[in-house]
Amino acid sequence: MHKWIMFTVFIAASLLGVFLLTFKLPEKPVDEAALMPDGVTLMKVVASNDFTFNQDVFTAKVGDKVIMRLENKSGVHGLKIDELQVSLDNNNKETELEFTEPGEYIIYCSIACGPGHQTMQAKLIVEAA
Ligand SMILES: [Cu+2]
Repeated sequence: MHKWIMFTVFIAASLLGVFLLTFKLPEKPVDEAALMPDGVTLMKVVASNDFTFNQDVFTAKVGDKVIMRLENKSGVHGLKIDELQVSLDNNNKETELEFTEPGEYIIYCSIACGPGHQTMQAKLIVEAA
């Protein structure tokens, strides 16, 4: 009787193994921040269909090197910061920035994405080091 239980468990485990190998193991979430070059931090801006970015305010310090990355979570949006010549969209998702002076900048959506487009904004504040 015991043998049958062992056998069943063994078969179940084997089937699970074959299943996982066939349909591949669930992908681990990638830690994007860990993939940044030394001294560079990731500033991820996530845009959504409710005409918002994931944060109202993004902050950095003078001297910071940052890769700004746009992620369109839903809908199609662009990201612009006029004074810093930043212009991101789905074809050009990231840019590297080095902040040399303090300032406050408006981050805004650059693609007409719907009725809330005009007010789809966030702020980037660069603080003195
Ligand atoms: Cu828009």
